Amino acid sequence: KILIIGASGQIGTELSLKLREIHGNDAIIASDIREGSEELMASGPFEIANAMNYEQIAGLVEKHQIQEVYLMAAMLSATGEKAPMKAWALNMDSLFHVLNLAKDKKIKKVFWPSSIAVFGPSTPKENTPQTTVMEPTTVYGISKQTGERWCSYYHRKYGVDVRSIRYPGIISYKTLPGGGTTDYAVEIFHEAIKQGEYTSFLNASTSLPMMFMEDAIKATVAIMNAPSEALKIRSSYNLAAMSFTPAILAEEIKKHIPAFKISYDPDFRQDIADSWPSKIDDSAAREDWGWSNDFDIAALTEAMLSGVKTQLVK
Ligand code: VAH
Repeated sequence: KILIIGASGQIGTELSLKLREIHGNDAIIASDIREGSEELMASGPFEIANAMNYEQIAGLVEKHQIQEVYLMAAMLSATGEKAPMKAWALNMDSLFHVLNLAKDKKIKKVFWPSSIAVFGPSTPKENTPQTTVMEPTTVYGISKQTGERWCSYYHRKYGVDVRSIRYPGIISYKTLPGGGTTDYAVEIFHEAIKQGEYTSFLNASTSLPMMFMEDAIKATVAIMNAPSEALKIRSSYNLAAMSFTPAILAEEIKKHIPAFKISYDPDFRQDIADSWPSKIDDSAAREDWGWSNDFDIAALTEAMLSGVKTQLVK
């Protein structure tokens, strides 16, 4: 069986639903510190558990005979800056619990998400290489960079089969944004439909790597299904689909909602966004385990506008 920790979160929710489609509802144990969306709660077994509590996580692994764990719980970049020690504790304690369960052979396989937040101002911003200088300026980025080092260590030293992806900004409509810097690209669709206008907290020309949720889930399933020997990288793989600025996204939305208006009022998240790359080189993921994205900005915009509308009528 498979345990999803952080199942109520932005990626966790859709990952749980997708894995239930693939393996059957009862094969997936969703868990989080709080209940998730109606759709998630109705889709199969759910356990309230604290990702920072080893006994609770080990208890779920034992109770449900778990073989694989997807650790999706974390405090993201913007929220993490408001509570640095809490973000560090949640992001790191949860990772050590899962890596140690694997080291002790209590589980066979681990997925752990990293992020483009591992890169910092000194990282090349165009076609950011798989291996490069990384001086992250956020607690979240530091925790992801350190987490990658630990994943690589546990794989090399104890043979732990842990797999990881550096997610770009993920855009989806099934959950509300979760404290990220890229969340303007989620909020904008809700506001475009509800208000016909949106004030972006990043400036017009901030280009960031982005991906539609369906592609992020496809990549997660693909790396976990890849043969172990194909995975040459056991820290975390760069992953990309598209890059755009708030101004470019607004133009795409105007193709569907001509009267849509965007304005700009950058806040503290502008500094975080300025420290990240604008375009990522993900050739290693494409070569090692056949990654390719399906959604570009046009397909993303169509999917988000129709998705948000269906959520509103629920
Ligand atoms: C965030 N959405 O903004 C997350 C992600 C690369 C962005 O890590 O913090």
